[in-house]
Order: sequence, then structure tokens, then C-alpha cells
Amino acid sequence: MANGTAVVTGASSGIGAATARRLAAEGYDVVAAARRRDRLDELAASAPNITAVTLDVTDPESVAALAASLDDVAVLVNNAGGAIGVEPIERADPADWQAMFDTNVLGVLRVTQALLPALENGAGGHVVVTGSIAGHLVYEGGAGYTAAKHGAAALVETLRLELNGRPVRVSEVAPGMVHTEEFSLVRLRGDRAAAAKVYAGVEHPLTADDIADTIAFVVTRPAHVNIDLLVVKPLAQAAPHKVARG
Ligand code: 8X3
Repeated sequence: MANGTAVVTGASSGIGAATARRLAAEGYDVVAAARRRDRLDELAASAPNITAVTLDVTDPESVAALAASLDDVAVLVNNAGGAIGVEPIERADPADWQAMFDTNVLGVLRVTQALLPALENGAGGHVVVTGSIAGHLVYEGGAGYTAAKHGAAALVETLRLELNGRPVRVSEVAPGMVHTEEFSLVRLRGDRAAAAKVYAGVEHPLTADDIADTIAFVVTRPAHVNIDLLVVKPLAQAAPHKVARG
């Protein structure tokens, strides 16, 4: 396809799945990568130019296998990640923090490192990281996630410095409140009532498609235009803890 190959991690649901669909509609050959193969197969069946690839960003062998199958990559969307738990620091479980760092920070490191040669091939490439407003400010009960997303933001900024002069753009898209099927459910350990409460009374939280739209905008600018950081929140959200509810 005209736009080349776009790899999207964490593509089995939410922002990742929406981004895979949107980039396919934009004319990319999309490699939709995630752990859950059944969901990926469904996604791949929705468009002729989406290919499902099983990927665990915490497993170096899985990442190496992905890289071995790709010579030329135009866009890498490092989207795999998420939050686990809302406990204050004094009660937080280090295992949760470890899991969040492993996906949100080390996952980005592993996949970006592995795909950089392919991103530098051809017309050049673009590394996009799905960050968060949590990567740019903090809130009570969010420390494990905010620390991980701050780590991802630091990785993005450093990578841009280190790649200066090479044909690879580096961008972060940092969403605020996005109502997806799984983000809050995973964070709140499967408690559906608590997850629903996160969005209760908020007239229009962002949707996964809103963020896919933003990512599509970022990657479809001319090759010399690097959008460093786009922070995107719903109108109802002025800050993580300042949300208008009806
Ligand atoms: C999700 C946004 O506000 O829960 O990345 O940190 S927030």
C-alpha cells in the first residue's frame, strides 16, 4: 500500500485496535500486534490490509520474532501498556509497578530497539508512543502509573535527541480520559462498578477513535514535520482530578 507498513502494539482492544483500523483506512499495511490472538484475528478480518501478529512486548524473543518478519516499517505505534491499581504509595504492590514498567516503558524500549533498523529503511520512519497525561503530571493513587508514563515520556524525549539527523520522527500522543472497554477495568482489577464510576456523569469522555484520529494526524504530516507531543483531553476534563460531571 502507498503509505507503507504501520506496526501497532496493544492492538487487540481500545486505542490500539482503533488505531490499527484507522491506519488501515489511511492506506497503511497494518501489522496489528498483541497477545490475544482471537481478538486480533477478528480485527484482521475487518480489513484486507490488517495482519495479525502475536506479540508480548515483555518477552524479548517475541519482540525479536516480530522484528525478523519486517524489513521496512514506516510507522511504529507503541501502544501496549496500561495501569494496574490505584493504591497510595504506602500500600502499593511493587509487583504491580514492575508489570506497569515492563509494558509501558521496557516494552517501548524493546520494540523500538528491535524495529529501528526497519524504521530507518526506505523513506524513513516514525515512532509514536501512546503516553498519557499521567506522563506529565501526577495524582494521588496513581504513582505506579504516573511514574511509568513519565518514564515513557522521558524515553520519547531522549530518543528524539539521540536520533537527531536520522530519518526517524519521534512523537508522543498523551490522552486524558478515554472511555475504553478495558483501561479502567484492568486498573481496578475487574471491578465493573468501580470502572463505570470513573466515567459516570461525564458527558463525552474521549473514545479510542478520537485518539486513533489524533495518531493518524500525527503520522500523516509531511516527513519533515515532527509533532513532539500532543496532549488530548475531553472538554469535560481540565485535569485528572478536575472533571465536569452532570
Ligand atoms: C489515562 C489517563 O487520567 O487515568 O492514561 O491518568 S489518567
